[in-house]
Amino acid sequence: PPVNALSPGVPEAIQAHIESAAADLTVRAIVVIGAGRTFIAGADIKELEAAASGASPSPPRLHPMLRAIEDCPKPVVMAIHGTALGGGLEVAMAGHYRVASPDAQMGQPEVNLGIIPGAEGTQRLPRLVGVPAAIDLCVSGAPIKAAQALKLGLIDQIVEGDLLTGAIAFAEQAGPPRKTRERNEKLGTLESNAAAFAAGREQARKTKRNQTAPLRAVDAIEAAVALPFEQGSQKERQLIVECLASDQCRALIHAFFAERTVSKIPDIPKDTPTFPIRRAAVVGAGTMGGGISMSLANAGISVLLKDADQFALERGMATIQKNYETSIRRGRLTQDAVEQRMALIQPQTTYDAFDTADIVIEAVFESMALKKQVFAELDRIARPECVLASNTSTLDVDEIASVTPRPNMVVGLHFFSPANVMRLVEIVRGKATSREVIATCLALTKMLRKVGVVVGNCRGFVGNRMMFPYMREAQFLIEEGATPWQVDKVLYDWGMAMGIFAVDDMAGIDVGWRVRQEYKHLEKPGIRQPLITEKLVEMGRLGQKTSGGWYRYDEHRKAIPDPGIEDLIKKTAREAGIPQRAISDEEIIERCIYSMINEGARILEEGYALRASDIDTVYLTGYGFPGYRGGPMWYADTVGLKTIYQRVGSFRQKFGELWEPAPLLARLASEDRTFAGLDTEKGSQESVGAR
Ligand code: 3H9
Repeated sequence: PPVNALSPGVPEAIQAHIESAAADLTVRAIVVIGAGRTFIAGADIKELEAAASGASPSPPRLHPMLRAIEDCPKPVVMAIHGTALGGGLEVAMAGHYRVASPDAQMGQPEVNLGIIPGAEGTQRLPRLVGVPAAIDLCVSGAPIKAAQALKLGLIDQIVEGDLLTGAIAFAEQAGPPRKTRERNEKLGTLESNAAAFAAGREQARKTKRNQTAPLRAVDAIEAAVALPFEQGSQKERQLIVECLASDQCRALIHAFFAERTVSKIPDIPKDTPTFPIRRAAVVGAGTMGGGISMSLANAGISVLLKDADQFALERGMATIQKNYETSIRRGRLTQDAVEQRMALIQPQTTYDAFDTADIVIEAVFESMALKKQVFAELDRIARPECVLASNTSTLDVDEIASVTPRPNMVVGLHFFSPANVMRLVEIVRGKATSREVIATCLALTKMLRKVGVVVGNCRGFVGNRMMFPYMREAQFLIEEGATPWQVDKVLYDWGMAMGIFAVDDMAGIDVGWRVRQEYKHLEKPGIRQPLITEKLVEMGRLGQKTSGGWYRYDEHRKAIPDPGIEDLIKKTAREAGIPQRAISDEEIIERCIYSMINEGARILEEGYALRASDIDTVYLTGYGFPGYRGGPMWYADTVGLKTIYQRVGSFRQKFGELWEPAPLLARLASEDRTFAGLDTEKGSQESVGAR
C-alpha cells in the first residue's frame, strides 16, 4: 500500500495464489484484482533505487510470477482499476484477458525513471497493441485511459459498475487461456515496422532530449520483432541492467522521491488541521493572476478575480478564454468543461464578496508599496480565518505581513509562469505564518495538482535567489565575449528546457529589472553589476511582449539572433573596459550552473530550504532543469563537491568576491561528503523557515 507496488513478497504471493487456484479443482477461472485504490502501480521503486545505486546486485525478477500466470491452465482475468503502471501493466499483460474500470489508467512510465520496462513489457506490449503504439507508450511514458486501451487491444472489456462482479462475469464466459507471448498477429516484421522504429527514435530524441532509456526501449521492442520471445526477453534484461547502471537513472529516481518528500515537514505533521478552501479570490488580472485563477477553477474552486482597471480585467478574462480555447483545440478539454470553469471565475473591479473567500491570493506588480496597500485593504475585508497569500517572487513576506495584525495568516504562494501549466509553487513561510496555514497551502497545492515546496523567507526565496547568480554570470559571459545565443545554445544542449536569455525574454526583461530596482540600495559599491539589461529596458526592448529583447521575434514568436544586440553588448563592454575573449562551452556551464549551486549551498545552510532535494524539486518542476541530471544539488554531487569547490575557488581568484565559496560547500568538500548524504543525516531534525 498505498499503490500495491510489487515489493518483496508481493510477486511471490501472487504466484503462490495462482498456483494454488490452478490446483484447486473447484476453481474454473481466476480473477486478479487490486485492493484499495488501485491495481498495481509498478515494481517497487525503492528496489530499483537499490539496484541503481549498486546496493543490490540486480533488478527485481518478476519473471517466475509472470510465467506462473501465463502458463496457468485456467483462464486468468486481470481486473484493473486505478493505475496499472510499469510492472503493474506487465503483470496484467501476462494474464489471458484484461478488463478495466472506465477511469482506469495504464502505461509504461519506466522512461521517467531512466529505465525501460524490465518485466517483459517490451515483449508483450507490441504483441497486444502493435509496434507503433507500443513504441509510443514506452517512449512517452504517458498513461492511457481505459477507452484508448480498449481501442488498442490492450484490454478486452470496460466494466461499468462494480469491477469485481463484472470481472467474474467475464471470467465465467472467457475462452481458454490465451498466452500473450504466443500471440504474433500484431507484431509484423522488421521491414514492415522500419518506419515505426525510425519514427520512435526520432520521437525519443525530440521529446526526451539527451536521454538514453527511451532509445533503449525502442531497441527492446525491435528485439521483440526480431527474436523469439525468450531471446527478446533476455535482450530486454540486458538493456534494463545497462539503464539501471546509468547516472540518468539514479538522477530520475532521486527526482521521483524528492518530489514526494517535499510535503514532509518535521514540525507540520500530516494531521495538522487545515482550513477548508472552497472559495478563492485573486487580486490582479495580469498574466499571473489569470493563470492562478485558471488553476483554481481547474480544481473546481470558485474565484473572484479583481482588478481595479476595467481594461486590464477584460484583457485578463480574454486571455483566460483564449487559453481554454487552445485546450479545446488540442483535445485536452471539452467545451462543457471549459464553460464550467469559466463560470467559476467571476471578474470584478471591486472587493465585493471578498469577505466570503477562504483564501485571497494577491498577484499585483512586484512592488512592496503596492503590495502593502493591497494587504492593508484585504485585512479590512477578509474573514479572520481567511488565508492571505502573496504571489510575490522576491519580496519580504514578513514586511508584507507587517501591515496586518494577523501575520500568522499571511504566507507567500509563489506560482510560476504560466501558472496554469507550471507545477511548482513555493510556499513561503514567514516568521509568523501558522502551521495550519502552511498545511492548508500544502493541501491546496495538491488539490491544484501542483508541487508545493515550503521555503523560508529570503530574497528571491529558493528558485529566484539561485537564479540571480545564474543570470548574473550569463550576462558577465556575454560582456566578456560570448553571445546570448551561444550561451543559450550551450545551456539548452546541456539539458535546460530553455536558454536563460530566452527565459528572460519570455518572462519580461522589466520583471528582473524591477526587482533589481527594489533592492538597489543593497548593492555594494565597487562590485561588478551586469550592464545590458538596463539599456534594453531604456530602449523598450522588454522581451517577447515587445517583439524584441535579447532576441528579435517574428510573428510566430520565433527567437532570432539580433546583430544589433551583439553590437550593443560589444560597445557597452568596450566602454566599460571589459576585455574580449573566446568563451568555451565548458566555462559557460561551469559559471552558470556552479554559481547556482554555490547559492543553493548557502540557502541550505541558512535554513531557507529544508533539504537539498527540496532545492532540486524547485528546479526540476519550476525552472526547466533536466530531470536526468537530478536537480542542481544532485548534479553537484555527481560532479563531486571537491571539484565544484575547487572551480568556485578558482573563479573567486579570477572574478572576485561574488564567487566566495559557500561555507557549507567548503565543509562538505573537505569532508568528502555529498548534499544527498547531508539530507539523510539531517533526517527530520530541522524544519524550514521556522527559525
Ligand atoms: C517498474 O515497474 C519497472 C518494471 O518494468 C519492472 C522492472 C524489473 N514503488 O505519488 P503518490 C509511493 S518501474 C514504490 O504521492 P498519487 C510514493 O513514493 C515503476 N513506492 O500518490 C508515495 O510514498 P510516500 C513504474 C511508490 O496518488 C506513495 O506511494 N511505475 C511507487 O499522487 C503515494 O504516491 C511508476 O513509475 C512505486 N512504484 O500517485 C509509477 N509508486 O507516501 C510511479 C508510488 O511515502 N508512481 N509510490 O511519499 C506514480 O506515478 C504515482 O505514485 C501514482 C499515484 C500515479 C501511482
